[in-house]
Amino acid sequence: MTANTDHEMFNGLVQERRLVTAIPGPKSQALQARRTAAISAGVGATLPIFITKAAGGVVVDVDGNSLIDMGSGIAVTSVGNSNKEVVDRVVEQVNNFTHTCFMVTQYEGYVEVCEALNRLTPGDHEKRSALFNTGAEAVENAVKIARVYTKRQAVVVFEHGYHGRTNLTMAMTAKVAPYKQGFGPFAPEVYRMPLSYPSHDGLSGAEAAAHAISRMNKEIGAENIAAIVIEPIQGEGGFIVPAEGFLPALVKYSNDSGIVFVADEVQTGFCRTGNWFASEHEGIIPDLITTAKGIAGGLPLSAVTGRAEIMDSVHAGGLGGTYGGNPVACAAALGSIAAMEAEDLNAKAVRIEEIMKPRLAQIAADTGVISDIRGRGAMIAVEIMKKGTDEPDAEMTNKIAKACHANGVVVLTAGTYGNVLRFLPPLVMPEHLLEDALTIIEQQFKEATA
Ligand code: PLZ
Repeated sequence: MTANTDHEMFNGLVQERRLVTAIPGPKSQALQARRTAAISAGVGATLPIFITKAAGGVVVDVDGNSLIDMGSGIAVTSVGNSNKEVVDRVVEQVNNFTHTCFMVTQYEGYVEVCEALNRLTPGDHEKRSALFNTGAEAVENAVKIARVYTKRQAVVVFEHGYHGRTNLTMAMTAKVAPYKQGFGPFAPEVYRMPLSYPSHDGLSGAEAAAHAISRMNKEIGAENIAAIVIEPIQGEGGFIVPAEGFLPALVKYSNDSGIVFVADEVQTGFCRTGNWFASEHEGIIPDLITTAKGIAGGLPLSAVTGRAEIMDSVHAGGLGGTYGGNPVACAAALGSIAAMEAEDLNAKAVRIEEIMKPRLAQIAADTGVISDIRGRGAMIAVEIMKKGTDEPDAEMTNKIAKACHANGVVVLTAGTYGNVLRFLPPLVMPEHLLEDALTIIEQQFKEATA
């Protein structure tokens, strides 16, 4: 496999955008009809197409269309879809055994993944990890652990935050529609604080943190707070990068007040932002860190990693679940981590940012509807406003996203106001493919704003 040539193949798939039917094609439309008849209407989908094969930076649908994947299944297939390291290890593991339940009879893969997490996460203090299945489950368990350790109950989260769809994590998630609408009552003792949102609030990191800390002291009381849970860069909230100094001030407040600081790196972790973890950018050392998504190249796996004294404060048997740390998912994680190290995917993420930001800046200059270009590494977004105003334009955002889809580029939207177009390409995406995706995105912006 040679890097970044036009002939590059991943798992037998040419890395190209190729449309042979309209999107969706006839076979996808037929499946869509079966889907509607068989699947709850509550389960959404960004594109009405069905995939049969995916590798590297492309997904191929049932009609033979090859689309450029600028979403990675929401920041999951960072090592590329059907990555060889992942596939080989998964196949080997599936042939050996598929499940024993780690809480019944144990296996080495679980140990190895935890060793890797303890080694790769920020800080050289002694750490422990525990494995689960989904990001939401990791966040829930981080809260459980923090509550046991501190013997306190309150959980602090932030505006625009996203932490999952289970009952506790719905309470922790900011946005009501679609995540929470009608699903209450929600878990108690969850308090939402103002975030640092530099392009909106104009505050320095220190000012925004002082504001949040003053409110925590007045409205909750530091001595009642078990955990502060925050995404170092908010994902679903619209790739909001807090002003420099905001996160370190919250970490200091946590350390000074006996609060467990939890970095939710479910979306930002595993090379996505050009570091193993986004916390590293400002050198913060979280007490606990939650991971999922990119950890296992597409298999469901999540983790809580953190200070040994916190992680070990839980009574034996207090943490677990039938499938947590499933051996096949662990094999996939070990393959993903091996690929990230061997291919230096942090450097690839940085390179993706270098390619994307100038081209997005050109689109902003040409169209006048982009108010902010932000993010880090291969986690980049643009915020879209009505021309000449600071009014979020969700309609335009959706129009551009749909036009990209129709032209063979999978892009995702995000943001509390639905006006953020976000890009999460696989880190292995060949540069010519990324450039092609950007050209399509540029054309759709121009047409939509003409
Ligand atoms: N924490 C920071 O980004 C998942 C949600 C997609 P799960 N984000 C994608 C959707 O609409 O459901 C996420 C996240 C952060 C937690 C989670 C939750 O991870 O694996 O989806 O449970």
